[in-house]
Amino acid sequence: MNKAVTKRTLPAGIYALTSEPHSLGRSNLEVAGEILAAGVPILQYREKNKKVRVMYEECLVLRAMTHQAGALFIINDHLDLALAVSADGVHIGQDDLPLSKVRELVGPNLLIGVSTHSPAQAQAAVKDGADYIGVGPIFATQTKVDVCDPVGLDYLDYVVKNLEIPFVAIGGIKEHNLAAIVKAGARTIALVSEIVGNPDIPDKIKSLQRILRA
Ligand code: 3NM
Repeated sequence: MNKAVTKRTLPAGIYALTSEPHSLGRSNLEVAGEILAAGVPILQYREKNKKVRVMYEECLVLRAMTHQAGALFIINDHLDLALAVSADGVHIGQDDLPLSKVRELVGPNLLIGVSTHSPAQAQAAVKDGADYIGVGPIFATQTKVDVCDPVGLDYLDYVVKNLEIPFVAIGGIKEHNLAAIVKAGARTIALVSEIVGNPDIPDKIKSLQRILRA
C-alpha cells in the first residue's frame, strides 16, 4: 500500500477511472500517464470488455506507474487482479460478491470500496466494513450501462451529514457542475468521461483542480 496513505483514508481531489471505449482512441496507458503526470492521487482501473490476461498486463504497468507517481491504484470488480498486481484496493458493486466474503479473500490491508446508491446501501457498507463508498450516480451518466437513475444531491447530502466513512462522489460529474458537488461537501470526486474523453487531458485536469482548490 502507498506509504503516504493509511487504511481508512481516501485522498482529497480527483479520483480518475479508466475507460478505453471513452478515450478517443487512446490506450489506457497513454491516458493514465497524462492523468498521473497531472498529479491525480487516485486511479481506478475499470474495463468491462477486456480479456483477463490483457487486463493483467495493463494493470502490471499501471501498478508501476501509480507507485512512481505516489497515487493509489484501485481495481474495479476483479479482486484476483487486484491481488495479482498488488493494487492498493478493489472496488465492488452491489451485485458483486458480498463485502464480507471479499474481505475474507483479500485480507485486512487491501482497501475495499463499494458503490452505493441509497442510504440503506451506504449503511450496509459501513456495517460490513467498507473502507470507502461510492456515492452516485449524482447526475445522469452514459458511462455506466446498468446503473440506477440519478440520485441527485440529496443522497450526497445524506452521506455528508450522517456518515463518517470516506466517500467519493460519482456519476455525470463535469467541470460545469463540479463546484456544486464540492459545495455539497464532497472532498474526493470521481470523473470518467469528463477526463478520459477530453482531447487535452492535462488542461482539463488543471481546470478541475482549480475548481477543487477554490
Ligand atoms: N459508477 P461519468 S456512475 C463507474 O453511481 C460509475 O456508482 C457510478 O462516469 C455509480 O463520470 C459511474 O462519465 C460512471 O459519468 C461515471
